[in-house]
Amino acid sequence: MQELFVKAGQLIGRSQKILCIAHRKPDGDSLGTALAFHYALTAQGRQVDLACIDEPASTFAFLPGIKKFRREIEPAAYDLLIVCDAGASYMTKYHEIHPTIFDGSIPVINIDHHASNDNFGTLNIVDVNSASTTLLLYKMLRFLELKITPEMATCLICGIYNDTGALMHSNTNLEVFEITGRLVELGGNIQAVAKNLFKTTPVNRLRVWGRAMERATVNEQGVVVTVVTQADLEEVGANSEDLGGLVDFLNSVPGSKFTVLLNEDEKGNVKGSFRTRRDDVDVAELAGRFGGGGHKKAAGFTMPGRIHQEIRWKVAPLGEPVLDAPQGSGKAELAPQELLSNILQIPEVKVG
Ligand SMILES: [Mn+2]
Repeated sequence: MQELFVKAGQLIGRSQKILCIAHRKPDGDSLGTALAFHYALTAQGRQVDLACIDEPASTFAFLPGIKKFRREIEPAAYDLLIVCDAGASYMTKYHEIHPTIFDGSIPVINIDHHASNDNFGTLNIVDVNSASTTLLLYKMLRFLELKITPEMATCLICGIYNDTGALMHSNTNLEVFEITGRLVELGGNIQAVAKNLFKTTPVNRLRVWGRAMERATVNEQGVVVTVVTQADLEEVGANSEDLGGLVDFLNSVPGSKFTVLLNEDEKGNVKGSFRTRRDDVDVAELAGRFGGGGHKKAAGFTMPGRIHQEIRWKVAPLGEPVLDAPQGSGKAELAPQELLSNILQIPEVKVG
């Protein structure tokens, strides 16, 4: 890693105009990394801009500097691009607008911790054992002897809290606690991070979470499954971003193998989010079967489609009352277990 930090220092040393890019639908780790980089490099006399294809969610409005993120960019105006916490180059989505952005004509530092990372950078600072990308950046800042201000410390803690579920996921090792402690010592506002990331829930989010929880079932394989449809989101005035953190909350059923949240989004996609608490289950592999990826204990996929209600017919003996099958009222009686077993075996069916 130290060799990579040296090379990063050299690349930064040669650059004057730097663009830090967060991945699409940015989380606290991606934003925290980009913002801390921005402050560190600005202090080094560089001109640093921040970019993200999607507007950061209101959850992150407390982060210092968050308003500096811009969607529109002109890559050619920069002599260094730093891509933060993106598990693959397509995660920035900028290749759709600027197809040659990562062709190497502008140097790219790819700093990340996802196993799925395709090493798209000129320099790839990728450590899959790091609990967050901000932890990697912390080590790099220390190595390069760059000052960590209280604002930067808050941004770095934000990434740690985001990716360790407030120091509760199994990736929270001793080093994570030690570095978090040091960041608090440096003036990082851990209370603001905890409050905004984990203790702030608008009522529409509470209501959509309620629907998902009410529908949650455990199938015969010990898999916790639930579903949120676009109709649910519309009815409570929520959007798919309100589902962030829900699958982690659901992943708490004793004895369960793993947890799956399937949801429709505004763009006509079905998103699957997987979490497991077990060491012998690899949900990244599972998500990979649907073209997704992630970490061993937290992974997901996105595919175009809708979640369909499954209607089954049954024959009842004469004389017995037959209950009406639920009608298409928009409040579909979903069959999550069947849905899951179907998508796990035949991706084309049920979701599509
Ligand atoms: Mn991350």
